[in-house]
Amino acid sequence: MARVFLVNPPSPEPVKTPLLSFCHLAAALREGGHEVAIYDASTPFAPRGHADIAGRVRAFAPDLVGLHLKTLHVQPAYALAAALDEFVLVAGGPHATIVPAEPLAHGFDWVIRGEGEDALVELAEVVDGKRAAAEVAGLSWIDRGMVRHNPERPFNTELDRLAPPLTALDLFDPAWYGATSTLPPAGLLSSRGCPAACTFCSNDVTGRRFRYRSAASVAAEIGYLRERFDSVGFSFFDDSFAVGRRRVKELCDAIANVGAPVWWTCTAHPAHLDREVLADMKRAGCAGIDIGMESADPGMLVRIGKGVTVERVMQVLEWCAELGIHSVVNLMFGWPDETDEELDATIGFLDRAVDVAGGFNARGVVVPYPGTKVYEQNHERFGFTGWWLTERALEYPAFPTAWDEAEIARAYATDPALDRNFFRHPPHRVERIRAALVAKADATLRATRRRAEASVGVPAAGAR
Ligand code: B12
Ligand code: SF4
Repeated sequence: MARVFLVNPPSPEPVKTPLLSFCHLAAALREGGHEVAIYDASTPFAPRGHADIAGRVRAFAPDLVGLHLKTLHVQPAYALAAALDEFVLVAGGPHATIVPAEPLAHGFDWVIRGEGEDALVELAEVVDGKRAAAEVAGLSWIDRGMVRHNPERPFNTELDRLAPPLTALDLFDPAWYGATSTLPPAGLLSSRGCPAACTFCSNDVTGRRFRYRSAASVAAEIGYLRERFDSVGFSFFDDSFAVGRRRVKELCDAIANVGAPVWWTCTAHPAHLDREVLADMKRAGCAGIDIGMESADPGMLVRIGKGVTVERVMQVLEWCAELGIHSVVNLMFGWPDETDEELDATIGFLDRAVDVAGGFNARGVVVPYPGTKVYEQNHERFGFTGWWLTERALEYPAFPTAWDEAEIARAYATDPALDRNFFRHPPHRVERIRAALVAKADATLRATRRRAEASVGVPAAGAR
């Protein structure tokens, strides 16, 4: 039995609910017979000082300390790792998956690439002396002074066999979130992976291979959320919720039969949405969908591999409006080599869509995450290789916590990636993008006023 302490490092952008990945990891470790503790320093009220965190970790006397790494917040994570250098450290999460040698050069002893449930349990067995490191698929480590990457771990295709994540909620202190009793995570996963191949998407952990849970297992989890937490609203954190018509129908039937109604939001690719699928989703309580569109210029849609047309998105928005589903259209600005005309096509789309869309996403200036095509094809040309280490971390205003005017005005006011100007757009285009962000906020306000009388609340991203 190993003692494992999981830490979500401090980040400027607080997470307001228990980190779903830690629920999964902790549940798997416990099922494997290990002792687990969690500290989420990325929450609004958890103390963030290194001495404080190190003291808590020390008090648990762990055999292994795991840190979650996201690209945007990797600098504070590495600073924390330096303060925890007396412990055996393992890194995991999206950033560690993409650049596994980097944490090894920043004080970590181990890196787990990809999905972590099985790999972390196996690493705990290595620490226990029951298994050799070379046997752990997906593990990167330093072997006799050399970085060694064990073979990839295949994607988990049997998601119903995952340890139930909600069984780990007792490990999160409600006080970190300003609450007095245990909070559920804001979301759950009905699937992992996304078959699309958008050039900007940093979807390396769950990957392109689509895998899904049985409808019965998802419905049981929703039933538990309702009974245990009286929780009737939540999000699906799936990469792409609506993949597979038959799957979606079965899932929606099961959710609709959970008992008293629930309502939920999800992210979906417009190519997977038609009126019938949307009607099934609505019947099962779907209140809102984040729709990935990103650009309204046909040529740009092809260049970024989005696999959808402007007309299709308009059609989906009209179906959503008819069915009473709140649609949020994700649009991004500042693509590499984006011309004024291409940018104007997206700005023009705001006016075209505003009467049917529920709103548009906050922020949206393209950030080249490592591992994406947008990064690989442009970092040398524009001189931003390894920007997450060499430049000050981008500090975003928190996501909107509600769809009201004050929150939209606050959260949509700025995007720090614009001033970073990764793709060296000329000054006049930077100003045009600034105006586009204002236009997006304005269109979202207009859409919000139009639907102000709607009776169902829809959680905004920051409510997570
Ligand atoms: C839900 C979500 C959120 C929610 C999280 C809510 C919550 N309470 O959990 C909210 C809205 C808060 C959020 C915010 C942000 N997010 Co987010 N988010 C997601 C999303 C859609 C799902 C995350 C999830 O639960 N996945 C399912 C689990 C199974 O996967 P996982 O989290 O990666 O965890 C597994 C492995 O990574 C590994 N693992 C994870 N941690 C650790 C730690 C150790 C020690 C080990 C061994 C293994 C390990 O094991 C886990 C289980 O298999 C992902 C997309 C995705 N495909 O993951 C984006 C994603 C993680 N987010 C991303 C980003 C960029 C952000 C923001 C930075 C957005 C921004 N500001 O622009 C913020 C950061 C906020 C913060 N302070 O951390 C990127 C990260 C990219 C990158 N290279 O870092 C992703 C991948 C989206 C994308 N495709 O670009 N996010
Ligand atoms: S559809 Fe979404 S999750 Fe899938 S590759 Fe594109 S951006 Fe990533």
